[in-house]
Amino acid sequence: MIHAKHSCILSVTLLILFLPGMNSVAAPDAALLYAQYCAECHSADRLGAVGPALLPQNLQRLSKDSAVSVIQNSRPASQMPPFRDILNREQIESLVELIYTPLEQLPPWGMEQILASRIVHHKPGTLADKPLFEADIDNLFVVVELGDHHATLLNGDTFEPIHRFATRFALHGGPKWSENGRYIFFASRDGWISKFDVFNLTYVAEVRAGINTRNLAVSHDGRYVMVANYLPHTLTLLDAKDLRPIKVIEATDGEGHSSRVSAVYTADARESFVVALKDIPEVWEINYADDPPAGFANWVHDYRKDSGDAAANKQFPILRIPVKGYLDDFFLTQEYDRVIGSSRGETSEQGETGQVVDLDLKRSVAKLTLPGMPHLSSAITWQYQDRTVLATPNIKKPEVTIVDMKSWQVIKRIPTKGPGFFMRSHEQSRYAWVDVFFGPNKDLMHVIDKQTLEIVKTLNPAPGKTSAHVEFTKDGRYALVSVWDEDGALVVYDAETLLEVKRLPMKKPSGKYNAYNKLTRSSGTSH
Ligand code: DHE
Repeated sequence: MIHAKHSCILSVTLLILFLPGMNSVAAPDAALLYAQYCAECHSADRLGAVGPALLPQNLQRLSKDSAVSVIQNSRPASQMPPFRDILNREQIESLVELIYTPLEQLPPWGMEQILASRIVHHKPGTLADKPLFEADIDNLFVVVELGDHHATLLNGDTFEPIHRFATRFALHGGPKWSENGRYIFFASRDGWISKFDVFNLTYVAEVRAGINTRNLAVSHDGRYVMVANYLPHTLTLLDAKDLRPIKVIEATDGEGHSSRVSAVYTADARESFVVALKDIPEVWEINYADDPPAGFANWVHDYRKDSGDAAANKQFPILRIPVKGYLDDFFLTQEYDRVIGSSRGETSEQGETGQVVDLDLKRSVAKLTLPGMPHLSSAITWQYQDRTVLATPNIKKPEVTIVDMKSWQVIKRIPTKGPGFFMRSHEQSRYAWVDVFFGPNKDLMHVIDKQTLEIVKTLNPAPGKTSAHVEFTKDGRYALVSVWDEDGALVVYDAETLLEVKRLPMKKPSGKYNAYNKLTRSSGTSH
């Protein structure tokens, strides 16, 4: 909502009260109210401007009652004023109805709009190639603070913050490190992609790649960024140098059906992006090599080539792999040869919501019995006895599920104190950590012994406050936990003794991401 000047608000209020047909008994005209009070910051088309987009797809995680409260009272660290003295309850409710109503027609968000949104803060090659600060770049963390839409760059040796900076509204998914820790790429739910120069502690470029975005992936060679969108049904390929859009790839099956894109990841060794689709039963592999392997030739997808620059002439061929059902969430194996995916809406009687898709065989090769809602994008793997196991938390069931990655059988269900969101470990640690994100025990954090598959300790970093999302230091000696609260904290634990060593106050810290663990694709963390 807006930051209109008070005099303006008063006159607009009077105008509304005395408009024909607008008195205390007439139903409020939400469109008019929106135009007067909200459009300035959220844009007339509701796609967002300085304020976030106000479309049902972008508001999915906010209940209507909470939306009423946000308009009445504003929210912490927001520039939006409270409207409780300006608009009455009925007017506010009419606005809420309006913003939860889908647009009759979604405005186009293609190459033209994406190009026009791009902001270049610093051209490539204009900033220093040495860090402005002293620290082991490999052991840096970036911590996302959702409470006031900031991020903190943290020294992973001293646990001292190096720099705190504003981010776009509502970041989601893991920010991605690239070029040995020089850059970080962020994605916001409203589609903003931001490139941050760690050495110079500044953003270098930003672009709005979609209207409602899931996540982004950066190619292992640091050349390309691929963005997965729910709105519109597209993938946006960007030049990682300066975030110039190269291609907008429509997520269609060629037979008139289009799809939201569930997520995209990089498969380093294949020089590919791997993509899951939410409304078309296919997994896509999009190759970014200069000489794509022969197998891709027959699969070139008919996407638009409309940026007109040299990179657009390069082929980014797409292999379309049919799968059983729609994949909402997935995990890529360390070898990048298999996708472990799950379909949230489709629980068979046997609870087979998961499947294994072989990227070389180009087909689904196994089913997985994963009831509830496994959170596979947060799954991890490790060596257990003579095999590799995959462990996934579950957003709907109080368990961690351990799967043998050869037979694809569930070998253990570890009961937890509630459903969890994130799971983490490190090659050097004997423990795996999982949060209890949901329910009355949301303040607990379980520590699992990776060889006995038993919970050996349950921590309570801040009683009554959600504790979530762990990430290890480069050497695996320390584990950092979020106290996920407006008045929250980052708690550093000794990963061996499981004792607290430091606590830093933070504003609803969500994820934290260690440069080395991410860049080396540690099996204990998400990629
Ligand atoms: Fe996430 C990562 C999907 C809700 C916080 N989340 C991801 C990824 C996917 C995903 C596919 C991996 C992307 C990546 O890292 O590149 N998330 C979903 C959903 O489908 C779901 C359940 C519903 C939705 O609203 O989209 C969902 N996620 C949430 C939240 O409600 C969370 C807790 C708060 C928020 O920020 O919205 C949340 N998701 C996160 C975080 C990551 C993430 C912090 C990065 C995890 C990591 O360590 O890599």
